[in-house]
Amino acid sequence: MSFSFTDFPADRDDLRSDVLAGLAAVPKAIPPKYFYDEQGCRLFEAICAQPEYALCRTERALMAARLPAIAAAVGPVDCIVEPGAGECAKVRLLLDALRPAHLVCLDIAGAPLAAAAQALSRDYPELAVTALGMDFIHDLEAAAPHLPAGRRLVYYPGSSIGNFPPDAAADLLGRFRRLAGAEGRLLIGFDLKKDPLRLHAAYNDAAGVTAAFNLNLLHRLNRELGADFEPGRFRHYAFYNPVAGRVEMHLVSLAEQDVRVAGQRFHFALGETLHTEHSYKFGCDEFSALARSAGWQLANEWQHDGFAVQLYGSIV
Ligand code: AVJ
Repeated sequence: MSFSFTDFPADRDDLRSDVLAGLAAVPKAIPPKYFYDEQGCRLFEAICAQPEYALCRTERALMAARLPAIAAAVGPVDCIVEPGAGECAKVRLLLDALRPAHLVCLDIAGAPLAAAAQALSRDYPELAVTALGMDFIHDLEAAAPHLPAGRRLVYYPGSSIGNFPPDAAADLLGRFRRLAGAEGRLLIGFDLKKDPLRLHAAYNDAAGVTAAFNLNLLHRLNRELGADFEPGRFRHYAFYNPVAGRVEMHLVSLAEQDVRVAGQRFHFALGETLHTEHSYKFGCDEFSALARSAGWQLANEWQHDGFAVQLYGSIV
């Protein structure tokens, strides 16, 4: 059994500067990667258990049902790289089917990642597990020295790619391609465009878990930056925008108010938004065109109940 964890704590400083810049912008906005402190990770897992939010369940069902075909299409790999691995739960199916020698998992939430990757490494005694606590959006290239030689598969499930506007998504996919190398492959899951009322419900669950997830961002800023947000004075507001093809999540100020964050004062007008997330939805052809612009050639695709998984190789 081999397990290693490397933390990249320099990323911590980004929270303060990103939040201060985001609160000074018009409209105010905070990058969605900051949802995922320990409480945010727990709330995201709880979202995945809500009846309205089928995304995680649908992807799991698709991967389980099509695993033999997916594994055959991927072919032999020496190393799986998973950015945003979280609980390292999804990759287990692929480990079983592909039996690579190495797994390199990356996540901005370093402590939960280390725990999950170590538990995984106990269950896969033959596997060399490398966990990197890093903000890969910022720091992906720093993972390169930790990758073994050989054929690499970048695994990016869960439709996290939908958090990026198209330009940034293409940029990230291009960086995945450079990390994977010429022989590299990409297996990526994304949520498809569908009935807007289904999308609306998925981000407005009746139990209020998505609202709690969104508002946890304010609690986090209070905890970590000594901010004085009153979360009760902000409304979780999420809707599908069919023109832009994305779900938008906002925290809308219910009052005119001032908030102090890291010693600076920010004014919110009544009804002013703090934008917290875009979650883009795609058509299969739309997505493969985006990936192609980043140098990825579509090899295969699988779909189930409004969700898609696509396999790519490098354009030669
Ligand atoms: C983890 C980015 C795929 O955008 O649907 C869930 C995060 N936000 N509910 C998504 C999320 C609100 C999720 N991703």
